[in-house]
Amino acid sequence: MYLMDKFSFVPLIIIFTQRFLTHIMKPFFTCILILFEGIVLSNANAQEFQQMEESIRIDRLIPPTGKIQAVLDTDTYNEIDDQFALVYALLSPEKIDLKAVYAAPFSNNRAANPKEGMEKSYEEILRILDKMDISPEGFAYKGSTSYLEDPNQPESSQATEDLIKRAKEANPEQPLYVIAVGAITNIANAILLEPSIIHNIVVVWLGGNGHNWGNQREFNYFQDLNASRTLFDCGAPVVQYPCTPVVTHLSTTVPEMEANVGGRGAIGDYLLEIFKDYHSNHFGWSKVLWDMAAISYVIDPSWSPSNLVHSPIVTDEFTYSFDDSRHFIRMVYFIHRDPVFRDFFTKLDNYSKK
Ligand SMILES: [Ca+2]
Repeated sequence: MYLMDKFSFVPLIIIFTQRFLTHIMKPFFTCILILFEGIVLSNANAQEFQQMEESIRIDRLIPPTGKIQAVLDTDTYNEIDDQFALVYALLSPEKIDLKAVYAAPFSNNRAANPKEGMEKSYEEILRILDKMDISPEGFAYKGSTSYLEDPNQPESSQATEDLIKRAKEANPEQPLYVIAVGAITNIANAILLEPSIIHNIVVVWLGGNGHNWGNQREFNYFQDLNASRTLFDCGAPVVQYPCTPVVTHLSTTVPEMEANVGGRGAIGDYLLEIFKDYHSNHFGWSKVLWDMAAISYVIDPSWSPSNLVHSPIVTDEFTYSFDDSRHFIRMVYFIHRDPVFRDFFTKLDNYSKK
């Protein structure tokens, strides 16, 4: 009887052990699994971005008032607005000491892949410099041949080498303005290759849509989602020009171009030619010259009212998510198109009379 009572505990022990494993150990192992996955995933996306005091970043994001040093990163041949932006920058030496121009990758109906897009952009930069009698030597550089497929393996190029060199020569009090008007691939590559440059640069990027817009399927943004994410995560001072519904105000027409751009030297005639060639039917037609907006920011920031917002989180679904604990960026929320065009037309006219 004693033995029977003793062994009657065995089933109880088995049941207890099963329940212990089911109800106590299972959550324990689940936690271990989640922790393991977290470590693996975080390592897969691990980029060692440098820290910057928020007060320093906000100070760096105060709109410039004097002359600044800048580089321009442009997917010049993707359509016809980059050409206007490059000319506008070159015609504005009173505010912009333009140190270099980088060819950015793109792919659309004008280029089958990002490498071809970058090469065609480079050729277009040379074409414009030639029409303005400016040497490309030590000034125009080729950029990335592919989009940023793996943030752990950034691509080095002439553009990243020059940007890193110039950023290191700049300093926090006189930062290098990186004006970027294409997919942000070259800039993201440079930041990943040399994270310390965020302390000496301010990135002005025309890309993405408004933060309250329904999607972020905008050309500069969606072509290279990893690069867009790098820009908004890296902590660099960033000024964002959202395309829709902000820069969409910067539109013009063939009659306005014929009156103010045509007949203004070889470069004026070229700009009018590509503007008219962009669309076959000019009746009631207007065209946004997107990229001029980013140039106008460093010429007169009052034309582009802006405020500080938390840097958005780039999702894989081409949307933004928001976290109010994130660092600040400056976001433009409107652009006054008339003073921008008046300034450009005046400069082009004066240039053609020299
Ligand atoms: Ca562009």
